[in-house]
Amino acid sequence: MRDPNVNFNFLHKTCTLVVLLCCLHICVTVVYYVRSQQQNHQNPRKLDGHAGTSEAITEVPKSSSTLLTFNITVTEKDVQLEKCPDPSPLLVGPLRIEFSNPVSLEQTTNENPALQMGGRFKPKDCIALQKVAIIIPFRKRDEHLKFWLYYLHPILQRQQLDYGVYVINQDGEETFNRAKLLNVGYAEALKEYDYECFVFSDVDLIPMDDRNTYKCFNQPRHLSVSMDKFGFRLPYNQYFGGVSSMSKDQYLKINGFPNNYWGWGGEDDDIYNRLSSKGMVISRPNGVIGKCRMIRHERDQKNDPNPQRFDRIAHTRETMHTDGINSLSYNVVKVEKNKLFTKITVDVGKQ
Ligand code: UDH
Ligand code: NGS
Repeated sequence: MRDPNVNFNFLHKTCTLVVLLCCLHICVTVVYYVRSQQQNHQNPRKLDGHAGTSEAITEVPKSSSTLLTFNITVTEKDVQLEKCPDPSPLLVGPLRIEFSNPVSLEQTTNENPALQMGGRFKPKDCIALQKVAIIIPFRKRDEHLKFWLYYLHPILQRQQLDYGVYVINQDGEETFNRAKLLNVGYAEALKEYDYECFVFSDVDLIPMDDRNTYKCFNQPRHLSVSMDKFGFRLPYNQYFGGVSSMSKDQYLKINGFPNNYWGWGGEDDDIYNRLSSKGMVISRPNGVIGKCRMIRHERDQKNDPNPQRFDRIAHTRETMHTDGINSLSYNVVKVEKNKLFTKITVDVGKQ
């Protein structure tokens, strides 16, 4: 017969061992659970199922400063635009231009929502090839300006230019001075933005084809080459009036434009003489792309033909170094900005 105390002892030891093993199991489980919780807390994306491969997960930055770098990289990538293609893929070619129905500034503003204050625009999906200031000599031609803005803003936007429109308004009732106003436009536009190209446009000339890009070329450009009023041809080979463009370098090489042509005529011929004296040649679009319409009008007051013009253009080569952007003086009377243009009213003095 077995001793019952021996049986009890054996049972007691077995139970203690089982309890200890259970405790050990619980401890090991708790340790593993706590460690896995700590890992999840440090790297939550490891379990979120969106991170993709484990390599992707290891690239996720852990400190807050590297997280910031990550955000900046994404933003930079977003703004790193490519240059706009040349020519712009948005061009449509020939346009119907007519002046029988009046247009309002309000209508043009509503139809061009991408314009910024001052008549500024730049494409949002690519970097424009050129920064262009468009300079319009002006006095009392408000109806013409409305047509110009109505037609030109959509064209210039399709041309994907980074541009601004500057209307240089001659203050007072003295004789008109187109070329001096153009010099003022050059100087004032540059105070505002780092323009590299300048388009000088009469207010009454509208291109009939948007492939006639209002930008600069290797040589000074004459853009209004095929005007309806001249039967869609040049009136003479050296004609440089209406609409032209010049890079900053080209403009500075000729010391800008003359300041002393008061009244109608000759200042454009003087500019031509300046360019040719510096060995530059005129670049032009062909006669189809260069077609444009002029808004018909009567002769302006205080802009009678200048009787001195023939004498002046005979001496361009002698006068151009002392009369130009280096001798320009004027007073700004007022600067007004709206969505369609910047209007700078200037006192350019008198003859
Ligand atoms: N300009 C004004 N106001 C004026 C004079 C000129 O805004 O009082 C500007 C305007 O941008 C114009 C440009 O200067 O387009 C050139 O003016 P212009 O008189 O030299 O040339 P335009 O072709 O007229 O406008 C030429 C005379 C037309 C006489 C027509 C007679 N039927
Ligand atoms: C020339 C003028 C230019 C003028 C061009 C066209 O005779 O200034 O006619 O004029 N030159 C001289 O007078 C020396 S237009 O028909 O557009 O009025 O731009």
